[in-house]
Amino acid sequence: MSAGADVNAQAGEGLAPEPVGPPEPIAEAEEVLAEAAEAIDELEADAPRVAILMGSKSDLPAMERAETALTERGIRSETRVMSAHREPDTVADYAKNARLRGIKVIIAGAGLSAALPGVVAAHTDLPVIGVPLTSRTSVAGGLDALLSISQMPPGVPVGCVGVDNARNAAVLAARILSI
Ligand code: RP5
Repeated sequence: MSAGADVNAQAGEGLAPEPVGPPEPIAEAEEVLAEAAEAIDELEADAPRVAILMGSKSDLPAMERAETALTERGIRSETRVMSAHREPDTVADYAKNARLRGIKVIIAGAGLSAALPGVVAAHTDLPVIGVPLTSRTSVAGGLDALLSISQMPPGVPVGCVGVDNARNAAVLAARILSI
């Protein structure tokens, strides 16, 4: 090898290309996905899979039947009271975070102008089952809530069971989960 070639070889060593990673936006997206996967892995094994929501404490006697039916089937659930009209931000936050928390199906019961199931469905793409409820001031035996829940606009579906039939909502949730 000539002296010149030797010098060139040595100079070339210093010009070896730096190892390059993925472009910055892809690297960031991968990091976010990795963090999400880690968060899901860390979910406790006994985390609830079905959420049972209702617009008022006065709905609890009717909605407890959903929890009973889920428990009978060995399906873990969590029950929360939150009103679409009285606490709209709480409802939106809950619905937006439900999937990441491991919830698979949301059951939502409400009476009167029963917006809760529809508002939840507006903030998540999880399946939402609405339970129209009767309450002290219902009209037409709960027809007000039945129409409020079932008459959703195209593209934002809410499954709707019969008036006060929270048990059927739980059975349907179990079928969606194939349990
Ligand atoms: C709805 O109004 C609730 O779901 C409940 O069925 C009804 C009456 O609520 P309270 O006045 O008893 O709190 O939002």
